[in-house]
Amino acid sequence: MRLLFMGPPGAGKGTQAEMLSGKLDVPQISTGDIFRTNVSQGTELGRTAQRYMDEGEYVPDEVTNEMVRNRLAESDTNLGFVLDGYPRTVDQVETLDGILAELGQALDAVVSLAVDSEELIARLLKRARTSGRSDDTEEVIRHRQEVYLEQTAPLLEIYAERGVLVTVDGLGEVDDVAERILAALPGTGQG
Ligand code: B4P
Repeated sequence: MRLLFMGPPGAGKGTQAEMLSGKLDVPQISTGDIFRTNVSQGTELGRTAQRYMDEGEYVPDEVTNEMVRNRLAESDTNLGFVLDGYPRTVDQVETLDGILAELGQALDAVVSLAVDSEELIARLLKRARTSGRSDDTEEVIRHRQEVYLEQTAPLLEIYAERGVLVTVDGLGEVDDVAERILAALPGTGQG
């Protein structure tokens, strides 16, 4: 199963992608997590990414695309993956199309988590109290929502036209959202 998770910051992508990757026994690939790991290890990639993440901006496509290309070339993705937070721009969609074509693979579904903006802000402000993430301040959280609406929300239309978009209500308990996702997915025995 090859899946993408899309949705605004705070929609629960990371939360649900982790759960689903465990259930499907395929790796979760979170571009945000890979950037944060690099930041904490002080790598060159981390230093580059931090400048953008701190401002709530996207890390440049060439950096992000190269990182995902390398990750998808690893053998643990042969049987599938859950990509969380990638692609986020039209350029990234095109790059992912190219990578998958080279590998002879195709996406089974793109899960879009729908959550209204007040709930998103509330969730991220709650996380801000414990996460220590430099992009979880109110000002940066609001900017991340704008960047999402401008650059990433239009991508949903691309995947809808391809017939792979599955939109799931992301409001409610984490386990209830997970049940909804499983019920909506093709080929999980419940979809
Ligand atoms: P991400 O790490 O993807 O951060 P995010 O969009 O805020 O989503 P996240 O996964 O953390 O939150 P989630 O919705 O799961 O990206 C961070 C930054 O990295 C970006 O701003 C950008 O700079 C950079 N980046 C990443 N990918 C990139 C790309 N492709 N191109 C360029 N730059 C990129 O959860 C949020 C909170 O809600 C959590 O605290 C969770 O516990 C809570 N929650 C989840 N489900 C809930 C529920 N049902 N009810 C209540 N709370 C819930």
